[in-house]
Amino acid sequence: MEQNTAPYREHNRTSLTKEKLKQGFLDNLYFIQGKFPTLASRNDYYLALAYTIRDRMLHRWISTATNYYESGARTVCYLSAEFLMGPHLGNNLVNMGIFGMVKEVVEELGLNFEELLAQEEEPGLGNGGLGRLAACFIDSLATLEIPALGYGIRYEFGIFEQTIVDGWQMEKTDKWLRNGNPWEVPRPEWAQEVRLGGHTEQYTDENGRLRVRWVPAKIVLGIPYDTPILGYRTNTANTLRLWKSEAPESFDFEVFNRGDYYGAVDQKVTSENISKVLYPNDEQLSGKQLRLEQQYFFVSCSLRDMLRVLAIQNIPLSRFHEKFAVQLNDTHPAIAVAELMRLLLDEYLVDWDDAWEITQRTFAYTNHTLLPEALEQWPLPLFASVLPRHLEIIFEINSRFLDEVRIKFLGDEARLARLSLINEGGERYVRMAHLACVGSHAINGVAELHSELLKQDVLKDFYELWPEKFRNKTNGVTPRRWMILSNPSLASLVSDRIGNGWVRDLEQLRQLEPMADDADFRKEWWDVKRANKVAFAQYIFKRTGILVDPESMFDFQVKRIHEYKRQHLNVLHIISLYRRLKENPNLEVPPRTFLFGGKAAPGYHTAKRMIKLITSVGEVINRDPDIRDRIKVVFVPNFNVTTGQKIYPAADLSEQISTAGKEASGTGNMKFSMNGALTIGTLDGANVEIREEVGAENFFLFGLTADEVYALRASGYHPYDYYNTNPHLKDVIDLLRGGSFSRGDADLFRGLTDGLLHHDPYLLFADFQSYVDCQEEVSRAYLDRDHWTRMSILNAVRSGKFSSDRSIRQYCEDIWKAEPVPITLLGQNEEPT
Ligand code: C3B
Repeated sequence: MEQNTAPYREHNRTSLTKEKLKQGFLDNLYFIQGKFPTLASRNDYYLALAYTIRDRMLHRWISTATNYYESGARTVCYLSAEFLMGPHLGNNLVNMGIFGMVKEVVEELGLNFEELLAQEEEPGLGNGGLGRLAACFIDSLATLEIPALGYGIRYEFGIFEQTIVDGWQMEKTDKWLRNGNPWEVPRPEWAQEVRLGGHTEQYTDENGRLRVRWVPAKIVLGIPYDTPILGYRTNTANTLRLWKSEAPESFDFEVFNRGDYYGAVDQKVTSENISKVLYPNDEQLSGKQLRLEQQYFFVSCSLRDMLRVLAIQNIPLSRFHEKFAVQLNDTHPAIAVAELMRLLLDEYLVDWDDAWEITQRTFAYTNHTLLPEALEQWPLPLFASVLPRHLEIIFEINSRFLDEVRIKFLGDEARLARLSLINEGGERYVRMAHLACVGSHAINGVAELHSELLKQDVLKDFYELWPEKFRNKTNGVTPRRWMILSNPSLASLVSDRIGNGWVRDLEQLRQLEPMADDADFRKEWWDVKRANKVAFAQYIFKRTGILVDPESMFDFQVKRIHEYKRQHLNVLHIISLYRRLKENPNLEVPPRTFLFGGKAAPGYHTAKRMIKLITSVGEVINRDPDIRDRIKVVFVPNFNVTTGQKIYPAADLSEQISTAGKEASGTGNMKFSMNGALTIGTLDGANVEIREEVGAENFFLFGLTADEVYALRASGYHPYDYYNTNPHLKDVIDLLRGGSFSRGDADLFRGLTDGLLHHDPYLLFADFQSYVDCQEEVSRAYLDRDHWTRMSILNAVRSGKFSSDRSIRQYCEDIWKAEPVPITLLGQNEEPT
């Protein structure tokens, strides 16, 4: 059917004039919410506004889909178990370039714009850095006009909401969908069937060939829910496609459960369980059957969806890898390697060699961690019970792979065992990272140091086998959300001086370097920071009842709570400073507010105790009259994208203090630096590159290097010796052990202190003195406001490298071979009616 699309352009629902926006808003309140202003709630208004904006995105979305369909261009498919998107409304307004106008429209209607923005529940479908990276990447893909789809899971419950009760973390389920989600469109017509469990059988096909059939124990349906992802000031609107699991009614109700109504309902419940909840573990494997089912579920749906697109575009199957570049975001989707093989072999009857070539040319794998406990492995019996056919295929991949290794490394049996897809030491496991490496044509780390350490350590044997597969793609973050939306005053200060080309080309910020020497500019810069701090101080007071002084240095450590990230090292310094201030009230240090934020995995008891440590130390210090507010310690509850947007702009100092060699990259470090915070950090992850960019003189460096960490461990590390020989460290630990921060309860932190004294796997004691000395340097630097502001400006304007646009350009050139497809809006050549 031919359709004239011109009428949609000036329609109430699409036009961008203020009058039409107002009319559209009131129409949506009436026709979608079924409300009129006297009865409407804040949520009704938010939804009406969201629908009004979505209406204006649809033309781009539909035009983009049509353009892609016609161009047949190569499409990037980003497979990720997590997408930590954050609220959509503000970001969509920024990317469409209508933030200011819509604010005016809302205010002219007598409503509070900020309140409506705050009404949106953030889709917290991720744990931390890995999920947020996926969100930044799909923003950049759309901005760079690259045909791309994000594929993941539409969890009904995202990352839990954290509250602090008596200083401890409590978890509440995240009911983000309870008030409706205006941004998504369900596409039940593109549902996919996913099989699970059962067994396999051999049969002979009509040509007399032996084939395998998988007889599953159950089938679940995957329903895609699509969300448009706008590029910044482009016509591109790409798609985030998240799968929800449902029971296929005909299957359960008629065939298998005839007469057993309750049993059938039970089936329905278990089917829906698959996409029910995000596992809240960050860098720790859980080994649960449901998690493997989640991974397979979304991967299978996504690959079948690609095959559907291939068919409607009439592209032969042999060109699958030319049409799609599929990125595996960590090992969570690594089962895709076996699933694409299975689809090609069993369902499309492709030969092994051809199927394997297509598979390897399709996939690329990003590794995000060096922590051994985060490398996914599945026990063989569990794997076999969920994915019996995939296990057979993995054995076959492995046997062919090991043959290749044998030829290259004759007689090296130990190497074969190390490389095998199956871990045979004791209980047998499938090693997902190995599956990802073998099935991909490219393997990358997420910062230069991390990529080097992968080659030297975690993936050394693969590097020796296939050095050409390895590369680095340093992470980045989107300046749209993390500067324009979060820090509008800083963004407009910058744009006033250099225009707004920097938003798409962040290196342009360097044009501002000379301004660091301009006293007027420095004053404006300081005032922006100061205003952001005042706003954040009000926020803290509302959330925690703690009053903090915006004149004090705002020193932040926000990230997941983890021993390797060393929030407790930060606490050791706070205690040592507190002690010195008590002893010498005339100590010349600037007032400081130490702020922490981050969630602990609910089952990670040490991390939960680290939160209790922070809040307990805060309780004592914040109340101590001797300190007279010179230091404050605050735990900001429920750190997420929304609170992050308030935090980064208000920060003076960014704590990036992981043990060298442990943090793959970090991305919060980049957000802080972009917003003018100085970093105190180790030579770990992307800190190394941040320091290179901003200049060593504008970065507070401390601690052992990764090489020194290895050497120290190898020579035998004895934390107790540091305690014995460093009286400051001893005092700090003794205060903790004596119950000074636990109302006399000497047991509360005994596990933590004993762990440090006798094991200290993350080398806090080895880095303690260097950290404390470096913090003194920070304090001295802050006393010189001019100098500090100069450094702050240079940090921000030299952070161009850390735009996710740069990361995505490199992935496109080097791994995906994907080109931009600029979008022509439908009806652009037609006359508006
Ligand atoms: C994180 C790493 O811990 C960060 O260093 C890194 O910046 C991000 O990924 C993005 O690359 N990570 C995570 O959040 N969850 C994991 N399971 C593994 C790594």
